[in-house]
Amino acid sequence: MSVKIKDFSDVEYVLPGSAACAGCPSTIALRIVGKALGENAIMLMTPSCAVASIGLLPKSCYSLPTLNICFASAGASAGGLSLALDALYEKGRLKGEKPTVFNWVGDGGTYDIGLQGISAAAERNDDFIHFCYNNEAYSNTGVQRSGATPLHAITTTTPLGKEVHRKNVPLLMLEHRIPYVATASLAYPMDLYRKVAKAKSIKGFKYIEIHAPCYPGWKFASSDTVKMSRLAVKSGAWLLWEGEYGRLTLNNPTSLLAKGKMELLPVEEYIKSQGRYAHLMKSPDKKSYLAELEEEVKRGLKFMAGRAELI
Ligand SMILES: Cc1ncc(C[n+]2csc(CCOP(=O)(O)OP(=O)(O)O)c2C)c(N)n1
Ligand code: SF4
Ligand SMILES: [Mg+2]
Repeated sequence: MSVKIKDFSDVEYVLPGSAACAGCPSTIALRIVGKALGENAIMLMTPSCAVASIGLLPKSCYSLPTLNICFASAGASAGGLSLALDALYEKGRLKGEKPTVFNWVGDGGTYDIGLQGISAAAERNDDFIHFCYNNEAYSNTGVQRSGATPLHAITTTTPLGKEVHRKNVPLLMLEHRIPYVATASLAYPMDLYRKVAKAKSIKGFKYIEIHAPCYPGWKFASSDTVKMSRLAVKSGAWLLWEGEYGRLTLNNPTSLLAKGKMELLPVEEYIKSQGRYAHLMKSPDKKSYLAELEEEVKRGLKFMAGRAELI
């Protein structure tokens, strides 16, 4: 399926009046996701910037039915809601196309606080889409580290830089052998739209993770959200891929980078204007830190290229 920007609907599901920061990656992503899903959808959110941005009742900046749920229940709530809809269709109390049930959850909610329930829903193959917008921290509560915070990044709970590696939850989801899993980026909106439309057309558990550079947390210029997203992909710090029932395909430009048909941007180009890495850029050991991060990127790319060769 090839998607053009003119295929995007003019209808907005994030309305003016959102309390999100200007240039917020979660909000940009949700606008695109809303356009790909359309109005026949029900959204569930765990505590996050996306919830903090809604506005005060009775006002809401989201024009889809939206449920605020607690962290641990993301998997069970969306799965239960979807099953309840199935029951209503079975009894003939609902007619027409089943609404797309989807979670809109941050990395804190996905990688850490709700992981068990999300894994259980994936294993049961519950019929909904779990979106993780990954801004690599607990942003709305003051930028604490999460399981998605990368090595050496400063957060308020890793003031000297994170000393351990991030998890790879999309890869964990791939190994659940669910019907569909994908990673996406704001810098490649057509790829994101296509993946959402594909997930919508598939029954069962779908997982889409969107990289979400967050300028207040990462400390870069607010106008550079999309530029930072692009640098992450071109440097190999964020990989674009999709998988069906455990069968993995790399998407461009990640596929070109993996085949050596496109040159990787140095990681320094990606991290040099992020304040969360300023301590590395000023360090007398800058060269060895950069070499370590380059090594990490190349290892990740090689691993995923190898995994794509497996059935
Ligand atoms: C069980 C539980 N633990 C902690 C909190 C406090 N809390 C609210 S939002 C949040 C962080 C959410 O991080 P993430 O899911 O990444 O969303 P973001 O803020 O980055 O948008 C935390 C820890 C809570 N509401 N419930
Ligand atoms: S802190 Fe980051 S994710 Fe949260 S509203 Fe602001 S830009 Fe968006
Ligand atoms: Mg987060």
